[in-house]
Amino acid sequence: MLKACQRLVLPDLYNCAKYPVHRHQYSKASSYYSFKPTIRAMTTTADQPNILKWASQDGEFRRKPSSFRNFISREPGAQYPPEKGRYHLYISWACPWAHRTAIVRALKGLDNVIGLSVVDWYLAEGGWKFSSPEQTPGSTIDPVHNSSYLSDLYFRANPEYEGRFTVPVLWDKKTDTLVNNESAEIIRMFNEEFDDFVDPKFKGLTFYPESLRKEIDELNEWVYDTVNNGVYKSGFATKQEVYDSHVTKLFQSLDRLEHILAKSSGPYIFGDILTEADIRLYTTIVRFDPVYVQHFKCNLGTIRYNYPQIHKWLKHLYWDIPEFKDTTNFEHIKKHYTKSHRQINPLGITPLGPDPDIEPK
Ligand SMILES: N[C@@H](CCC(=O)N[C@@H](CS)C(=O)NCC(=O)O)C(=O)O
Repeated sequence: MLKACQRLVLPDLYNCAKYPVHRHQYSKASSYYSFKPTIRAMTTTADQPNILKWASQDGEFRRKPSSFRNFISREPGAQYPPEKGRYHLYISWACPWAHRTAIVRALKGLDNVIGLSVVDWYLAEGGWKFSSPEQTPGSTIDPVHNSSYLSDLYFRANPEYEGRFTVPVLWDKKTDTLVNNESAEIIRMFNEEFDDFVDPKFKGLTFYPESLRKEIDELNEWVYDTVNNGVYKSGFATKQEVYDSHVTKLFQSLDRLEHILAKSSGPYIFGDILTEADIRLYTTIVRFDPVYVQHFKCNLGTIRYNYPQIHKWLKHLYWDIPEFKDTTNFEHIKKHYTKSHRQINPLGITPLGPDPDIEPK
């Protein structure tokens, strides 16, 4: 049994020049299907290459663009046409980006059309891993390839892959490859491309209506930068001024959202229509008080005590729409951040509060 510190050590994308990657350790030249990572035994310290090292030298966390950007499309002749049972979605209940895709899959009634696997909440040096529900409640194995790690799938799709091994992953079982790993695009595909396979009541249901596209795109842009990603840029900052700057922008954007919701006729951002803007914001806000306030030091305020309009909006989504509650797993969320990010929380102690994770209506 390997110790955690001896597991596969993956390239630090931000320090490739300083620590050249030994490609042969990750390639599967002979046969991937018997891929056995070469172990580079090393202890992981602050200045060693490490999958869990997030910030660059200047103290900034920079999210890398996703690499697999193909589309499932109903257009005739499309490379990836929609089909029932053909595609499989890999997520983490902990991850806000993956959570978006789980919500849209559920809201669009795609449960019987697109399979779902959930990685273990613990993200260690080997990346996301698969565990059985008996080992880790709420997790699943990989029914497609019985992979041990999510990285196995990335290398199966591209033996030369050099990016991070992120969730969500949308997999095509027919061509045995990774179609897309960008949540913003996956939710757009789920939104309409599978309408020929869903129950009639879900046909035409859209979270990106024509009439609101401009407003949704505009809001998504600053919410992505300062809120969805803003919590990570604050929490992963390794310099005081970098943290100060991102946490300030984050709370300015929360103030702006509070104002928008106060003016909305409700219950959603754009009045009575639930859009992807709500879904994309929800996955950050539902994690805010339980995790981001203390773990990412986003503590100029809390949603429950300082943002009444956002709080009301949040509670409506969680308590009144089962697809939001059913896809929100506070145990995976809290344990993942607090026990995986050892550079932030070296002893991995998970705070008990806030209690409750979300307040009753
Ligand atoms: N742009 C991606 C970001 C996904 C992402 O960063 N996922 C995180 C979890 S919250 C991940 O899997 N991180 C693992 C890693 O970077 O090693 C998306 O929105 O789909």
